[in-house]
Amino acid sequence: MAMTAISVALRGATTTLRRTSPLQAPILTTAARSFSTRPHNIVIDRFISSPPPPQAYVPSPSASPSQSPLRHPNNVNDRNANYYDEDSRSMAGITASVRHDWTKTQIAEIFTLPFHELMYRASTVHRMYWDPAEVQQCTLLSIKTGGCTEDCSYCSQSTRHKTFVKPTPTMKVQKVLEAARRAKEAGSTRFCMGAAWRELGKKKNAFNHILDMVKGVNGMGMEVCCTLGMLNAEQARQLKEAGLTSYNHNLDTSPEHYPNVITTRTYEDRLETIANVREAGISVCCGGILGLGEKETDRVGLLHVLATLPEHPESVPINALVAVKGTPLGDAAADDENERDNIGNVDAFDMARMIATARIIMPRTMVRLSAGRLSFSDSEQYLMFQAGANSIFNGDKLLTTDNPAFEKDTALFQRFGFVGKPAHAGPRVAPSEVMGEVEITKVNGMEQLYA
Ligand code: SAM
Ligand code: DTB
Ligand code: SF4
Repeated sequence: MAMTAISVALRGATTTLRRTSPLQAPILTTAARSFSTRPHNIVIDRFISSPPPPQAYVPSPSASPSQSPLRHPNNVNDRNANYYDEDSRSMAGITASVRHDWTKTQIAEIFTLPFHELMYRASTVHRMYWDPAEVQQCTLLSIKTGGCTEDCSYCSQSTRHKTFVKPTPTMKVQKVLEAARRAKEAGSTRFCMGAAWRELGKKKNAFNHILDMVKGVNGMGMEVCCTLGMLNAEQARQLKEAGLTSYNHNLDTSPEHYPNVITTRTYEDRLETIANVREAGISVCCGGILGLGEKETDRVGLLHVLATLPEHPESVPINALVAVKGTPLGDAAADDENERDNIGNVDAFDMARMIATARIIMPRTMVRLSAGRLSFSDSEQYLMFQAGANSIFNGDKLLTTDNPAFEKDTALFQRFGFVGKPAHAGPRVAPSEVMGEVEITKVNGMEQLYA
């Protein structure tokens, strides 16, 4: 029943079958003609889509009219069950599919396309899977700031760097929930709590409080995300049970460049936490940072790791380095001589190229334009949305560093005609299916069709 495209030739002409709902039989609505809808008159010769999702997201009456009426859930386990027979989607000469067998060469070929061609492909793929006017607003809160023992050379919160950050104890549950409530009132549909820890480890008390925070934010109907460092399988299971939607754990860069940035844990450690998160049924949020002194091959290398995971992360944040004084990378970025080394030297085209490639190779993923927006003008950010980014962090603070003022983003949304994404709404059902329109290529017994 859930055909998106049925092709039928109608004496050389084409017509459209329109369904009021994917669960109802097709109704012919071509104006001023009365067609018989007897099934034997129409030969359906091509099915190219999946059945209607059993748990399709239906927006609330207050939701924007631009939101697609049918959405896949954004949880990978629920959502992939809806796609079992969908091979690919096509639009305007571009075909996209969800693949896990990308080679680095194939990704590099996309990454190095002429910029205008890359942008055309990415925006087209974006429109096949997402409403391009919909950009999710997320809010970050640092629930435990500073004093971290890791040596991530970009981070303001490491004890190894002398920065402006003063270590502070873990926030109280009530304070965190108040912040989440304010974020929701301001239009956020995802709340992400960060802690400056290497790992959750044996912090039993703090963990119990975090479980309460997760329950509380989940109860507000928002997506809840945490980023607390490394997790074991049992901790991931408990977070899932408390209602965690997603866990953020970035790989930051390619496996080859990683040891130049962080030495106190390995790439494999990160992958293990990601596997624990996935195993627990929590959505994965995993991305990277541009401006760590990486080469373009490292950017392709990071995308290759992400796109060849057994399941693509539901969320890929792309950050531009926020150069923090006192951190090795922040200080290097301030040093003119390092400009040629790509340290902090990230322009809007670099960001757009990274985002566009992520969009094309992981079409069902939310690609998040994350840290570093203060370095980019409105028009530069527009380039990044055109490339397929569909989320930002709002509020004037990220974890410890500054972010554009809330009012500035409100004006940005108005200017671009953006609306917020509702919580838990995943990629849209194939656009032709949403429209209820199918193309017909073959009709039998034409003479019986006209009244
Ligand atoms: N401690 C946890 C961890 O590292 O997984 C969670 C918090 S950590 C601050 C979250 C992520 O923020 C990092 O993985 C990194 O990708 C990003 N990040 C941190 N400092 C940054 C900076 N100065 N510029 C851009 N991104 C940054
Ligand atoms: C991510 O990739 N970016 C966010 C979120 N995940 C946790 C964090 C950005 C942090 C920027 C530096 C700071 O504010 O300390
Ligand atoms: Fe610690 Fe996370 Fe900062 Fe690394 S990025 S120093 S693990 S808070």
